[in-house]
Amino acid sequence: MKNESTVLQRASTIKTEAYWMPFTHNRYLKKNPKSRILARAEGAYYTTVEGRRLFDCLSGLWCCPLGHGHPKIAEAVARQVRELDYSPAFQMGHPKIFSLAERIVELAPAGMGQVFFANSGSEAVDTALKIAVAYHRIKGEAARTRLIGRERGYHGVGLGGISVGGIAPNRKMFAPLLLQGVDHLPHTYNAAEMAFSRGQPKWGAHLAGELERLVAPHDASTIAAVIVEPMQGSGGVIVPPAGYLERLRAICDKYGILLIFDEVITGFGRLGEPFGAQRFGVTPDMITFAKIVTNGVIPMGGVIVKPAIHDAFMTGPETSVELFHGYTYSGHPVAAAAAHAALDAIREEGAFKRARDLEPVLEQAAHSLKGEPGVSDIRNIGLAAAVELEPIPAKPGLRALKVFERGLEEGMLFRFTGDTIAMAPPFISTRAEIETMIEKLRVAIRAAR
Ligand code: PXG
Repeated sequence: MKNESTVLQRASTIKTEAYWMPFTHNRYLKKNPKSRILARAEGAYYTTVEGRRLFDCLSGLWCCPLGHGHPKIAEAVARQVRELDYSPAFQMGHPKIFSLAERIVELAPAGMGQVFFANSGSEAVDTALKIAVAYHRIKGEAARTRLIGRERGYHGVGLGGISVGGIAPNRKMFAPLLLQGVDHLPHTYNAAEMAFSRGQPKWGAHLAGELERLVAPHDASTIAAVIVEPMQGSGGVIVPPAGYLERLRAICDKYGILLIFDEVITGFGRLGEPFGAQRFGVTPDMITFAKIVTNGVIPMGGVIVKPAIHDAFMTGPETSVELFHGYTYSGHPVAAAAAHAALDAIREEGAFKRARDLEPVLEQAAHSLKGEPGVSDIRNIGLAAAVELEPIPAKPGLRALKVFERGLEEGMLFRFTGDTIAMAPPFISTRAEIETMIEKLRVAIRAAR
């Protein structure tokens, strides 16, 4: 194919110097970049510039579960660019963003009312934190400024997000920029109590009680919000212990603290329900989302809030701006069109049910890796799983890197961080593809010693 050879030819001349890659070992990758450069994607597969096909084991970065090159999303985006390519976000609107907000509220757990749009998970998180603090101030509780996150939490890379986040390398270089007045709940992972759990571990609900201990020395009247991922994704698929989120909710209610669920990964079906909130039966006061809302095709993020939060801002003169916050691209029409098409596809293709139906397939297959060399834990929920590997002595991260590289040779694009391999296959995967993914992981794990 002419097309194919042009792509491959271009690959041989790619100059890598100028692009500083995010969250990447730039020097190592650039020594041998070709196996890492993707030329095209279709359905559940990428093709590298070398022509190698790779199964998309993490749905992009958790964002493309409906498959790549979805014809209806592609068509909607193309049409929107011609019809209305941009609309000023401030003081103006366009039809698709109003209807999208309505659709998102309908999908959200009962009791949510409005959506504020951003362009990424990081922006969504910083937006939610700002809304929380401003809300209390408007309500006459200006002392409620403290924020509580959780160890191992990932809330993006904005200054608010890394402050409430709990992943040390993402924070330590930037210490002077971190917000003041932030505490962290303990994470809920305990290998001795829960290694090789399927779904929610039974141990650990009591850890939510630590919130009381964080509140006590400061007094509840100083705490604005608690933010947690219902399932910690980047932290390594850490599944909430049964009863844990319920207890967090109860403590927040007791003290008038807002509960924010960061659903950037869990939103729009990863756990087989529209949101983690529904999967776990716990309704927060705000939900942040991004990623799957557009199937990753166009950046979009946002915050869903309860009407009581929104309404608190709707005071003062009608001609004044109520919230001094927003982005040039908040509610971008092309993103809105992509989101509508993605939500249509989710409905038409029964995507949430597919994720639910595939959950036991992934669970069964993933846990069959127990006993393979160096496998210290396997965790799963919804269409997400993680395999934790024992680090090679004195070389943390090397074992997972070897698994990743062998995975590429085996036609699998795995995601590794530290010594954890995370998987979140597309909802459109077949049972056989998920089983093959795990068998290839077995091969890679056996080879990575
Ligand atoms: N909150 C959560 C819970 C996330 O998982 C963000 C916020 C930030 O989103 P943006 O769009 O600003 O990146 C995220 C992002 C991984 C991985 O491999 C996870 C994310 C991003 C990239 C890789 O686990 N999550």
